Amino acid sequence: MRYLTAGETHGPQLTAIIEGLPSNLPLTAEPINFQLARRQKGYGRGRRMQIEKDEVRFVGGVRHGFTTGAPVALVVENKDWKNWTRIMGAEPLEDGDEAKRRMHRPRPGHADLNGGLKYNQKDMRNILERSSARETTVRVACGAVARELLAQFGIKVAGQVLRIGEVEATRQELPIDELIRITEESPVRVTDKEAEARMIAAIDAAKEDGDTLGGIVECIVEGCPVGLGSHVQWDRKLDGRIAQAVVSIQAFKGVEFGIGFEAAKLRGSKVHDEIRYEAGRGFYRASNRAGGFEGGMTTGEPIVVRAVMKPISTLYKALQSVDIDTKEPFTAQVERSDTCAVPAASVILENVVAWEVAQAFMEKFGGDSLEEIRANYNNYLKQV
Ligand code: EPS
Repeated sequence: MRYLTAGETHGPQLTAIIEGLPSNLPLTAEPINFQLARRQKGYGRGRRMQIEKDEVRFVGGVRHGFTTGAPVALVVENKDWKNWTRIMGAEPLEDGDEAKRRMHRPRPGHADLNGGLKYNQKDMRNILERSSARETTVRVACGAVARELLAQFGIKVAGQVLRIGEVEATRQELPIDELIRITEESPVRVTDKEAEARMIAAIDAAKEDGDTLGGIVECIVEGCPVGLGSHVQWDRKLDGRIAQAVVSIQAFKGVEFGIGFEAAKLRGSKVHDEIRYEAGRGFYRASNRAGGFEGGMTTGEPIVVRAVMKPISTLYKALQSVDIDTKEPFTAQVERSDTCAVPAASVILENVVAWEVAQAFMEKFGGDSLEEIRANYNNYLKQV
């Protein structure tokens, strides 16, 4: 199973094509729109989110509420397009007409300069429009489709924010449904009310200063069978694939599983999870410091992935840059942006991880229809 996305942040729409979904999977816009709405929320977002109301439209592969096995094509319109049609239109410019809103003072931390040099663009808008995190809209839509497949097999996904700037939330071990319920009610997607208030104050303070804030987000996937991914080849290790997918999210800089980087400080006896067996339950681990993976394969314990998002690089109080026309020092161009998108990033993380798990699930259980996958899955459960 794979997907590709296309589209610019101020273009007419974002598009994705998903290849390899089985037939007979119940699929409607509702659960996808639910994930899209979650991604739009969160304290610290800028004005753009007041313009958009992201909704998916299936334009291939879905009929009467079920997938057909054909590629699923989906689009999400940019409502802001009506303000950008002349600037972002596909038609050639009239003679003597100049492209408006040309970007020529690259923002440090963005793709602007590297992309402009690499693609030989004098207008770095051609880079920023595509590198924008707006693209995560359709990545979330693809992840939301993947979640529908996972839900058929009782696999649940949750996310939470653990840090915004200097404010750290206390991490609580909660049943996954409770984690989902509590974070959903928080404007910064935390379970720790006291940290929530301090995070909101930190975002307000950064906004006041024309600055931005990053943070740490976590995703938990519960209900995976043992053995998704494989130890036999580097590119089949599911933790490795998740790491790649996570660091590919705009502004994400690092990833860890389970106790993660803490493992460097501890002795092996405090890192590895002892193996137990119980009739009826089968094999399980006494703890889950590994975060659900050993040998690139799921252990059957929850997957626990944490990731770090850097502060957004568009600063209202801009950093020093160089004008690419004159080569003179200049402050970077200011584009509209968010002060903090960490709560939204936790939703993106959930959906990106869900996609990788669903892809590994499809590789393991194969099948062209949901019924065929279910038979393979049930057979495998008997084996393990
Ligand atoms: C973004 C800049 C802002 C954000 C955008 C990501 O867009 P605009 O320049 O239109 O205000 O709002 O995020 C989204 C549009 C979104 O859907 O998350 C950027 O430069 O990455």
